[in-house]
Amino acid sequence: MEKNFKRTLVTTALPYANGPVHIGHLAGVYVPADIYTRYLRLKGEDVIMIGGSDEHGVPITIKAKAEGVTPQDIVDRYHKIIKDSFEELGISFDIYSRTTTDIHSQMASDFFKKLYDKGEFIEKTSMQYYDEKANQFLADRYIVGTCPHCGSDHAYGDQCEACGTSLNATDLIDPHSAITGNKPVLKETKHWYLPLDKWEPQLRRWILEEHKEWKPNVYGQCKSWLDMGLQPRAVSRDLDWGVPVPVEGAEGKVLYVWFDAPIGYISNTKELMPEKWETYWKSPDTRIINFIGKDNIVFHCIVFPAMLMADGSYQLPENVPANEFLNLEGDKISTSRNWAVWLHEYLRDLPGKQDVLRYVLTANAPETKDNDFTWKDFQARNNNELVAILGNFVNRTIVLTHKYYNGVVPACGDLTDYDRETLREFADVKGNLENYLDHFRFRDALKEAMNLARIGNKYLADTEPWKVAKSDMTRVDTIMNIAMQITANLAIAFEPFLPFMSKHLRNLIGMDECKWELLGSVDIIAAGSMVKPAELLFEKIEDSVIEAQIKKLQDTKEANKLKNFKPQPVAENVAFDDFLKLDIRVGKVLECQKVPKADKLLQFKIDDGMGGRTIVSGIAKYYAPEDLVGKEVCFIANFAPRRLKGVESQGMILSAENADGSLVVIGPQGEVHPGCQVK
Ligand code: B3M
Ligand code: ZN
Repeated sequence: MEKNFKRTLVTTALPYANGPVHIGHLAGVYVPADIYTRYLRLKGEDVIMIGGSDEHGVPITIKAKAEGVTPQDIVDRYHKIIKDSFEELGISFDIYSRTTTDIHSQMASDFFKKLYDKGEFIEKTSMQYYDEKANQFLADRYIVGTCPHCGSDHAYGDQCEACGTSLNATDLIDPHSAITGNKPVLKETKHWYLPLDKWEPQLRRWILEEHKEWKPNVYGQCKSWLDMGLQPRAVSRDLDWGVPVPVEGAEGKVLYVWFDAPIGYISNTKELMPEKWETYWKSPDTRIINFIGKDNIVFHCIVFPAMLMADGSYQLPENVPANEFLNLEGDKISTSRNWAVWLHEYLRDLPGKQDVLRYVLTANAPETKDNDFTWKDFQARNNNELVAILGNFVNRTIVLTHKYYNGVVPACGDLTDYDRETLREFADVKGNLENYLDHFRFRDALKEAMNLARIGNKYLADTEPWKVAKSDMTRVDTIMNIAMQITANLAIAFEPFLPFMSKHLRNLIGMDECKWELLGSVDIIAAGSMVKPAELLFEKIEDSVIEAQIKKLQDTKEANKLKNFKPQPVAENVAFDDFLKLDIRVGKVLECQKVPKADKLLQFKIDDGMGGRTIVSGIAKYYAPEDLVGKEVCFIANFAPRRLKGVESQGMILSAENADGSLVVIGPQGEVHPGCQVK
């Protein structure tokens, strides 16, 4: 049953202010939320979009400690970077605030207090690790030890990053505090728990029965959580960064970050509209939509709704259209490995290309499954779609209007059957777009908008006004009028997706009004109005730009390899006599060439002081043939000869394997006569 909503509240997951945002965040949350909000605004609906930084939680305190600054310094730094970069990308928040404001602390504190007074929490004591030197309880991330599964000695109290297993702090072998290095002791501590099990029947009904229309990935995840059975969940922590737990005897305890963060949606709404915020949160005719990534589903569909149910005065979200993950060049995006395209860097490296990123992330959005971002695809979509289809059609239309009419839009005359057919096709676009946008199918919606540009291109190609102009200018009037109306329609259809292009285009064709209801009409631009000279809406992206970005990622990969370097364990002891069995000599490289049909092999002619020999070595990836000619190398002289790709190799050149896996040839430090032994 379609409900009748009077207003829409769009929330977007609050990014942690311990780093900048990357394309994964954008594709998963902010670009789709912005498209949706802009669409409703164009329709003239009452809609607000809420965002903000999530500034609490343990990772922020760890980062602060590592840098020797305060957590507030960290969040001030990243909040600014995040907020500015969102704004530059055209993410049109009505408010982008943060969770360290007084309004937020008050709201989160009051929220807790109300539930506490209503008796909605369970108080429980448990044993947790305590650092007696630092005088504090240790959050899971502050406890490091040996993983009981893989033996890595750098596992955290909640997870081993080496093998991915999730852990309890008490599972760790030889745990120690990340703050002081001390061995922590177990100590009793009291916390407040929200009994999710109490709300399970209501959650089941609300999601599994009343919201069967949710995206399958979201519905499925909720169902499996509910089927496993819900447990009480702690909503406080022993930490000195966060909103203090507002009850007596709770000194040194703060609200768990996942308790206060979603309340940030509410407090940010209150900051935006001190008088009206409650209408947006508590009135049943408000449609609340939470845009999030898939790792946040349980918090938004189970935990936060249970909090709202426990309060009793709030509306639950109408939909939670969570996306899957976006990968980058085939690998999972990772902040710690710096494997990401960071928004603020993108904006700096590719200035003025906000819409290109918005386009690519939408065309490739991980709506139903994980997807991959590649720079080659980015380039192809820009050059073959934005430039060749959309930009090309608009450009041709404006150029021809100037060529034949000095920029004055001609009047539409009699329509041919073909004109009518084109207009019919184009009349469907509005309905299709709405259907997709209303159901959070932004990829399909974008395709539909692009289809409008294809219709325009085909219309010009088929009607050929440049040929007709030689004989029948009245016919050209009609063709160019229709082309101009299609152009105006593009400015509307693309506004939610490509707001910068839309604004530019409206300016060029003198279109003051951009309303959704005009979409599909053929008299948006009046005959006789002036159009400015053509300017390109998009420009081709050259290979060099893409190569520079790919190189940047390759450099990251290399740097990561070096960072993760661990020397091989030393091999078993051997007897000196065994060492002497190897006859290692110094030789001088006389000639070097590639071995045909073998991309790894180089063939050397070595002066070994005994008449010379040939050695084949697998180092072609690391040396050009001429690099080593004239150099002295060490080689094993008493290996039995063997054939490699048809060449007989009489020994083996010694190399060191570097941290990144590359090979470096070994030679003497001073001049040594060829044939001398290495001992
Ligand atoms: N900060 C998690 C995240 O950035 C968290 C979202 C909060 S939304 C209330 O993935
Ligand atoms: Zn492990």
